[in-house]
Amino acid sequence: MRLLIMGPPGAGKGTQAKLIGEHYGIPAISTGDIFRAMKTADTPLAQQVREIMSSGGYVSDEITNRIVAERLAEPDCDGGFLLDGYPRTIAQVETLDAALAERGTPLDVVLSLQADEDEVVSRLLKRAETEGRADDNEETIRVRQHMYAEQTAPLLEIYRGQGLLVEVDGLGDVEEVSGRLFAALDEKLGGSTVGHGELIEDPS
Ligand code: B4P
Repeated sequence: MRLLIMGPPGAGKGTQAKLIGEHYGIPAISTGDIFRAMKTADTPLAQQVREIMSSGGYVSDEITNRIVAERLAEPDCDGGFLLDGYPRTIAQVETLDAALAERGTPLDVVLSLQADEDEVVSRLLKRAETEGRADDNEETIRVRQHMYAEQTAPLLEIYRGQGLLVEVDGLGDVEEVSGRLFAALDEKLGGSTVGHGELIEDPS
């Protein structure tokens, strides 16, 4: 099964991606996590990633696309994957589409997790208190929301046009939201993944 999960910063993508990945036995790949792991190194690239992330901007498409392509080429992605936080720009959508088309392994579903701005900002400010992430301060959170609205939200229409988009309400506690996501996946995929050798079967 090949899935994307999209949504504004703080919508709960990372939280839900782990649960979905575990449930279906596929790797949940977060570009945010990859960049956070990279930025501690003492290299010019790490320095660049550090600066971009702490400002709330996006890492360049060139770097991001290369890193994702390398990750998707790893053997644990052969049976499927869930991408969390990628693609975030039109150029990333085009690169991913081309790579998957070349392999003959198209996406099955794009999940869009919805939450209004007040809720996501309050979640991120709460995380700032508990985890101290450098990009969880009010100014950077505003930039991240703006980047999402301007560059990433329009991508949902592309996936809607391809018939892949499933929109799910991200408000409520973590279990409530994951219940909605699994129900939406069951409804969308019921039987449709037969042929990819996947886990969900048509109950009829
Ligand atoms: P990400 O790591 O993807 O950060 P994010 O968008 O803020 O989402 P995150 O996963 O952290 O939030 P979540 O909703 O899970 O990206 C960070 C940065 O990396 C970007 O700003 C950019 O610079 C760079 N980057 C990443 N991908 C890129 C790409 N493709 N191209 C270019 N640059 C890229 O969780 C938020 C909080 O809410 C958590 O504390 C969680 O515990 C809490 N929460 C979750 N569900 C909840 C619920 N139901 N109720 C209450 N709280 C909840």
